Amino acid sequence: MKVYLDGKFVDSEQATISVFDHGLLYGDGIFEGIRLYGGNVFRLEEHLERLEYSAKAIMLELPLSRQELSWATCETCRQNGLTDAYIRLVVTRGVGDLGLAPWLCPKPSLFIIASKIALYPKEHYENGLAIVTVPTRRINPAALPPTIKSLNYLNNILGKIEARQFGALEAIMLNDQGYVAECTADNVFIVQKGEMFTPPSSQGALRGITRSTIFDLARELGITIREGNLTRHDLWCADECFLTGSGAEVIPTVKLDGRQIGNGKPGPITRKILEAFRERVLVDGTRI
Ligand code: PXG
Repeated sequence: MKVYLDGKFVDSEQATISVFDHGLLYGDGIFEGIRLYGGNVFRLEEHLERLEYSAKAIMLELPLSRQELSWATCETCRQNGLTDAYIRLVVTRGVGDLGLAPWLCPKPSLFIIASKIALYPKEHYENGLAIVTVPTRRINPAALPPTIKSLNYLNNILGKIEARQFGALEAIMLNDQGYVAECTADNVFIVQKGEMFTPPSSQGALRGITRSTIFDLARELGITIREGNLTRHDLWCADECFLTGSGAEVIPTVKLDGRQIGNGKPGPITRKILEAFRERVLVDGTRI
C-alpha cells in the first residue's frame, strides 16, 4: 500500500511520523474521513472545505492548496489501484518541542491513507441497529467546537467503549444540557409525522458531509427536514430513526436503550433516503 506523506508516495511501512509530532503528543491536528465509490471521491470539495475550516479554527496553515489536496487525494487512490475505498486525510501540527506551543512547530505534516473500510454488518442495514445512550456527555461546543474535525477523539472513544460495554455498536451522546448531540462517529436523524429532524451543530453535532447530503436528498424527495433540539424522549417516541456518516452511510436504527423505535423495523422514509443515498454516491463525486 502506498501512502501519501508530505509530498511523496511511500510504502506504508515507510510512512512514519516523529514521536515529537504534536498530532501524537497533543492530538493537535485535523482530519477528514472520505469515501471513494466506483472511482468517484464522494463530495471531495465539501470535505476539503471542512478541512480548511478546521485548519482555520485551530490556526493551522494547510501545506497544500485546495487543488493540490484534491490531486493528492485522487492520486493516493490511483497509486493503490482503488475504485472503492475509505480515505483518511490527516494534517498534524508537525514536529515541535515538548510543551503545547503550536507556534514552535514550524511545519505541519500531511498524510493520506486510502484503504478498505469495515462497514456495519449488512444485516443491520436491512433490519436496523440497536443502540444505547451512553453516560459520557459530548464535549461542550464552547470547549471544543464539534465543527472542528480534530484529532482529539477521546470523548467519542469513551462513548464508543461504553456502547460496547452495553453490547451496542454505536451510541447516542447527549450534550451537557441533556439534548441529543450525535453518535460517536455518526449524525442522528429522526422521522416524526413524515418530517425529518436532526440536532444543530450548536448542540454538539459535527456538520457531517453525509448529513448535508441527507438535507439535499430530503429536499429533492419533497420531505420536510429541519434542525431542532432533540431529547431522548423524541428518539424513543420517533416513528423512525437513522444514523449517517461517511463510514456508516445511512443506517436504520430500530432500538434505543432497549426500547423499540416505531414498529421496530426500518421505516419507509428511512428506506427511501437509504436508497436515494446509494444512488447518489455513484454520481455525485470527483472522478479520480
Ligand atoms: N459525527 C462525528 C463525531 C464523526 O466523527 C460524523 C458525525 C459524520 O460525518 P460525515 O462527514 O462522515 O458524514 C463523523 C464522521 C472512522 C470514521 O474512521 C469516522 C467518521 C467518518 C468516517 C470514518 O472511524 N466520522
